[in-house]
Amino acid sequence: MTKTILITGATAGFGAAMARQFAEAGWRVIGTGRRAERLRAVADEYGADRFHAAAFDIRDAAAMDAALSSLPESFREIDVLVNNAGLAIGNAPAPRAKLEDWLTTIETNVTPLVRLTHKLLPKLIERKGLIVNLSSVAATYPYPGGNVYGATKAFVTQFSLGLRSDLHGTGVRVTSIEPGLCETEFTLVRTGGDQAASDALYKGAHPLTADDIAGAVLWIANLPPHVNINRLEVMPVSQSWLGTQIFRDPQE
Ligand code: NDP
Ligand code: 8X3
Repeated sequence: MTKTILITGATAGFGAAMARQFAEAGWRVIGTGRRAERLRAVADEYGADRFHAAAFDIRDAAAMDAALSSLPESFREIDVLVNNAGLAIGNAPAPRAKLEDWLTTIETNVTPLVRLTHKLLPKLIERKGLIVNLSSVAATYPYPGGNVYGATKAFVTQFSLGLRSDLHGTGVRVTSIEPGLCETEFTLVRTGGDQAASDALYKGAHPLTADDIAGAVLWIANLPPHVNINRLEVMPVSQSWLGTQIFRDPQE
């Protein structure tokens, strides 16, 4: 039987790679994001019966409602929800960070994820579905400038674990995916469009690719129904931990 997956943030990076991998694997895919033309291109490629484009700003509750209530009949039986849309803005340490950037990060990474999950839970319970949430290694390992972004991802991880607990006995599976360095548009967005900074970050690092993460999600979605991956932390081989920092008082 053909299954249906809803992927937020399907216009770029992980979400776009997931949309393609699931469509190619024969799933019905609902892809969201603000850039409608990118969603349309995927729909043109795979056909309207395989890919449904739902273009809206994830922070806009009314637009989310409208997109869900106007799903074509054949896309309504959602089996898998991937809460992927998200961003970081800037990497300034807290004393120099802009409050506006912090609030946008929280309003993008946290509230819509909770809202969409709450809306789709009855359907996911009915269908013994799967929820995959995109957290990050930043949820576990703090780094200078990670501040609010890392905190939003810690929320995503903990919410995922809490959902697992609350969904005990329902058959619904929940996974928190926690990737490290992966080359997508993430750094372009984080730096306000600085392609050179993005290229410099990934140069020579052999970062993860969006297809690596999409492949992991496809694997999880195809596991037998009694298997739950609680958390999946994935880094490129080139990335590991440096340790803590120590400030020494120059007066002593
Ligand atoms: P990209 O910037 O490549 O893609 C982000 C996606 O999120 C886009 O499709 C974008 O769509 C969507 N999005 C962002 N803001 C909004 C909004 N307001 N409304 C609707 N959609 C929105 O980043 P990644 O693919 O790398 O990131 C995907 C997820 O993975 C994020 O949650 C990120 O935090 C997480 N992650 C990324 C890592 C990395 O190193 N790349 C590592 C760990 C986690 P559009 O702009 O068209 O609206
Ligand atoms: C993105 C990975 O290390 O830039 O979540 O925070 S990192």
